[in-house]
Amino acid sequence: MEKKVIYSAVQPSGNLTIGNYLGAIRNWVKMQDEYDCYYAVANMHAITVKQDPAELRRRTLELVALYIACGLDPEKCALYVQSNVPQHAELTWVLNTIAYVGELSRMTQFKDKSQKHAENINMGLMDYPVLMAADILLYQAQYVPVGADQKQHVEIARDLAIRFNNRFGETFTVPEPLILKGGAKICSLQEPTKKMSKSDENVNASVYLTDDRDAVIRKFKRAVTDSGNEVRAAEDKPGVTNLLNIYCAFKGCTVEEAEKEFEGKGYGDFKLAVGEAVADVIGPVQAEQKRLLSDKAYLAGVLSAGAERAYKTARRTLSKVYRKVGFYQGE
Ligand code: AQP
Repeated sequence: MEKKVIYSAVQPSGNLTIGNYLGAIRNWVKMQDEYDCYYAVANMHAITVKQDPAELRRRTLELVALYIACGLDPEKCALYVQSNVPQHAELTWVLNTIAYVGELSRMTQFKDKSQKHAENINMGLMDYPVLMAADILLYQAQYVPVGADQKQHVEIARDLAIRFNNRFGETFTVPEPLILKGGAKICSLQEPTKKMSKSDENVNASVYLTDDRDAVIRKFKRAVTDSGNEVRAAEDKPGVTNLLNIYCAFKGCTVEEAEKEFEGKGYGDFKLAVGEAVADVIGPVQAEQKRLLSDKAYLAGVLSAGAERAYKTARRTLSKVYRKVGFYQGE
């Protein structure tokens, strides 16, 4: 039986956080045996906000090394850089003609980023979900493993697939978001009702995958908790609930088990344990990433093989799309 297809990506737009790891990459690793997986470095998405070109290039390679260090196997899945497969841009153009300005301007991320980057509200920022739809639909992906913040964008991809299929005949698989419990929304350590974000100006709010052990433990020590002293998940305890989610995701235990473990202990002991649990996992990932980055030829080989694999599938879909919309492709 043919394997079902998975597509996902992360932008090389800053230092990745444990939110990116728990919401996305960690879940990708679990899926690589069972599914036909395409995992990209979304550099075309990244330039929707200003990037330093040299830094973007460096972060692109760092992100691929991180993917592999986290456990993605380039033999099993296609690891590639989005801009190396031209069909992403080409399909975006076609999908743009069936995407409505109204629906795109209502997207939460567009509204948030327009506020955050008021000096640079460019067309690409608004078109971000259409490019993301093209990413997914090119591979006929059934599932898109993402954090909860990306659910709205996967829904637009579904809408565009259905709209295109209705207008031009069956062409695209209609994808579904795959939002796994536990790490779906990791929140800021300083404002625990807000998503932990790569671009938070307060460096104590986010734990980066590049943070060393001391920094990780220090950040958790400073994490905002709630009144009281009980380690218990509750709606009125967003700080402790977030820390419990992080602890459980890194330790592989349930919230009930963790609550029991910290019964009678104070926030200080608990925060230290969370920091240690995170540092124990990300330490070896950092060491492996560093080792991989010292072998640029290996990484270049992985990316060229990944792009070739992605290109073959993407070309097939795009050719079908061009036929359906009536683009002349030769006799
Ligand atoms: N806090 C989070 N909790 C769970 N999942 C998260 N993701 C991001 N933050 C969390 C998931 O990580 C994947 C890749 O994200 P991205 O690179 O597309 O975007 P981003 O990390 O949200 O970063 P941006 O767009 O640069 O903006 P900032 O950092 O300013 O918000 C996605 O699957 C996402 O759900």
